[in-house]
Amino acid sequence: MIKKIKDFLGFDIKADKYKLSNDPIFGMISDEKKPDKWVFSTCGYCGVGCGLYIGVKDGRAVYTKGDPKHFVNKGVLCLKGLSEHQLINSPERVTTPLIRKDKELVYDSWENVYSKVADEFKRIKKEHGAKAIGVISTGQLLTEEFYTLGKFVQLGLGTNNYDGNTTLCMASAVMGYKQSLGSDGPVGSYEDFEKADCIVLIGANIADNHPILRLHINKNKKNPKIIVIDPRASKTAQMADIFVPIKPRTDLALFNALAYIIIEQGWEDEGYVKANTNGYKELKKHLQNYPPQDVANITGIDIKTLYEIARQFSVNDAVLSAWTMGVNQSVMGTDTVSAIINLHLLTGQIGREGAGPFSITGQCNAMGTREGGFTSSLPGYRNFGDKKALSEYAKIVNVAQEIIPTERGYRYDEIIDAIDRGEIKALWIVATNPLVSFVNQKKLRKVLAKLDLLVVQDAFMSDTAEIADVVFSAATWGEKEGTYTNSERRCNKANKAVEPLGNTKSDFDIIIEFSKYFDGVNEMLFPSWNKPLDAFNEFKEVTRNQLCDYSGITYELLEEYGGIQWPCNEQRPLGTKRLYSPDIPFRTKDEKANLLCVDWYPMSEPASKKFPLILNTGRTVEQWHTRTKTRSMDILNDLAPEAWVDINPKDAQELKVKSGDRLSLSSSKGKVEDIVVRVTQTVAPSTIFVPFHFNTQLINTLIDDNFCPKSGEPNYKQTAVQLHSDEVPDGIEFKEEQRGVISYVKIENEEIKLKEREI
Ligand SMILES: Nc1nc2c(c(=O)[nH]1)N[C@H]1C(S)=C(S)[C@@H](COP(=O)(O)OP(=O)(O)OC[C@H]3O[C@@H](n4cnc5c(=O)[nH]c(N)nc54)[C@H](O)[C@@H]3O)O[C@H]1N2
Ligand SMILES: Nc1nc2c(c(=O)[nH]1)N[C@H]1C(S)=C(S)[C@@H](COP(=O)(O)OP(=O)(O)OC[C@H]3O[C@@H](n4cnc5c(=O)[nH]c(N)nc54)[C@H](O)[C@@H]3O)O[C@H]1N2
Ligand code: SF4
Ligand SMILES: [Mo]
Repeated sequence: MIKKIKDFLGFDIKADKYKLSNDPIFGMISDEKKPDKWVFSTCGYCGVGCGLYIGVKDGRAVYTKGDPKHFVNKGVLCLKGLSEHQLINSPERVTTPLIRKDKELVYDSWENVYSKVADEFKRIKKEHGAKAIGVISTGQLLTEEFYTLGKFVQLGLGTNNYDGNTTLCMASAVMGYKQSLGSDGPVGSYEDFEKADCIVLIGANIADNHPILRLHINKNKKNPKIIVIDPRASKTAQMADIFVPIKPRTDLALFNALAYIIIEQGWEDEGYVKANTNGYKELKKHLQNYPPQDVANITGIDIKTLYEIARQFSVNDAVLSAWTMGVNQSVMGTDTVSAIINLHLLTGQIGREGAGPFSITGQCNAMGTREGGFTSSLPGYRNFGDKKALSEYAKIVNVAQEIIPTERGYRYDEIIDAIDRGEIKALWIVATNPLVSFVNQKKLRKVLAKLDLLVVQDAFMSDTAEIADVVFSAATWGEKEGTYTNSERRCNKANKAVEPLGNTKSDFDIIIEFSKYFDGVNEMLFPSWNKPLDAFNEFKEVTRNQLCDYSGITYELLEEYGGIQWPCNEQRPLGTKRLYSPDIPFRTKDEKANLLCVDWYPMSEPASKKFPLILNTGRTVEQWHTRTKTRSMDILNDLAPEAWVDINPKDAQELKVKSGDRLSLSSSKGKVEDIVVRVTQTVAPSTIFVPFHFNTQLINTLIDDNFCPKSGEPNYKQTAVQLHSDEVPDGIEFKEEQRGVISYVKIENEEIKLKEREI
């Protein structure tokens, strides 16, 4: 049996004087509880990147409070940040390395687990080649750790079958930026939320998932027009001037129609387009396939609204589009990103205060992992296959060019398929929990069972750790030092406030120590590296003169200024607010951005007789992803202790259920039982919403393995499903109009007359 923290420490944290539920988070701090010191740091949850202080008493983290001087959050934290100190001493922590013996995970020493895993990796490498080792990492390590891990995996172990949970999250934004602008890199700044005249939020429920961003919208003195594009009336939709309840996954068609209208009406910025873009003529021709009347049918959004949104791009000085998972997590994710960027290029709404196509990031260090590289590119935004970039990198880090991969290995889904085929024999999973977060759970579990070796490096007893052969017990936020880079390219410092719990070690220390079990690897890759700063210093050199230039950043500057936005170098010693202002050209060969012809197409799994509804999945403010961090925190968990299904009153009536009743869901991939019903108008008829956080109602059992071909990002947001209630076990009867809900067949809408276009 796996022993939890209580067994390891010999006392129950919950019962001791720092009883978690006693934290007066919102109240005054009594003398008795006053921390001995406050340690400057950064929130380790989401990509907003709030600055905070960790209060420490008697060597334990007892408070977190917002940093009043930090630009990002001005002293304010959301409820996750406010309770973050509690996760350090959570009873869910893995406190010592574990190894499977007689089917059970039991304690073992670091030496034993390192050598067991190293021996297995060496055997597999000898018998099947290095590429038979796969690695899946995360956007939640510190940049120093992520860079060290990538270097070790690619140049030390010699496998490029390395990817991360960022492919479930940001990959479409990365590929979209690359194909349109020549490089990855979110263009904007949070300051743009304060300066924009119009803010378009696309598939981004910031009220739940990036709550502190709202602060910057509140600071906007121009009373900006807020447009929210989401099939669901999310909490964010409540702040909209124009709410656009788009049919699921029709965004690409919508943006093409907006571009059509902009060109038709002569609303583009001709001068900007001429001077800064390629592809205008081709795009203009291509858009003839997206006349507004057709797109109104596809999207369910009336022509008048289409014209009104398009007009906003032209009448306002500064338009900011911000998007997240409603865009990225789609089989058309990459191209949808490019369709958004097209609008900004056509109207010159980029590279200026308050204007730009801004991809908001999800995890605390989604950005650091993008720049750290080794998964979808070489470090510092160097492309695989670029010979000059490769020799540059080899020179900087002083290794033979031959050991650096020239191409990307398997993506996340391809790694899983390669295990299935028997090609990959060992998998090392670092700081991600696919047994809740990945698609098609039945298949995933079957596939992972085929591995010779599954190593999980986690700070908590995750679902995936439970099935591992070996668990590397990691220290977590507050116990280690390094940097996170937030959505606006702001590198922030996270500090160590307390010692790692029990027998845990920082991910940095684990990787460095583990590398010593491979002949010559540590000496070659990490000569005299013994602290995160050693990795950071190399990383700075690796990024020097690249778009993501960190070379001017020091740990001291980060503390002094509350984070610094890259590029930061001698010319820009305090960083850069936004990309592609006139002095930062696009990263294409001729320094012009690409206006791209991208196409919308209908879903491959339309609603059918058997599965007539569309399931949308996402998040709620109280829970973090797979809940390893949040489920033991009463203050968060009690507010959202289980999954629920939002269903429209019309469907509820048909199923004869009311709020509080329980339902089952099925799809072509499986069934999920016992989900509580919430009858609500926030979802349209024939569409439902379920949060994905809960292993108790594992919604990813239902999600099919459909991915964006360009980014590899899963299509998490639309799955054809059926609901089963006690009274109506066979579920909702399929009606022809349900096809329209997911735009499988275009509906001819007689009511939409062309004259409505005269606005
Ligand atoms: N509390 C909390 N905060 C988090 C996280 C968390 O787990 N908990 N996770 C973090 C991470 S890693 C991420 S990536 C972000 C994600 O942040 P968000 O992207 O805001 O999160 P989601 O809830 O996944 O999805 C956003 C919205 O997309 C909408 N959507 C679904 N289908 C479509 C569509 O076809 N078109 C459009 N336009 N919209 C659609 C959904 O209805 C939903 O409201 O949140 C970060 N912040
Ligand atoms: N249906 C559906 N599925 C989704 C999504 C969706 O919208 N719908 N969203 C997707 C997205 S955007 C994301 S980002 C993924 C997230 O999915 P995951 O990455 O699986 O989610 P987390 O729970 O954040 O997993 C992080 C793991 O790291 C561990 N950990 C925490 N701190 C540390 C540390 O310092 N070191 C180490 N080694 N481990 C640590 C945690 O305990 C946890 O097990 O989910 C994806 N899955
Ligand atoms: S908004 Fe994000 S970064 Fe800020 S406190 Fe909340 S979870 Fe942390
Ligand atoms: Mo994410």
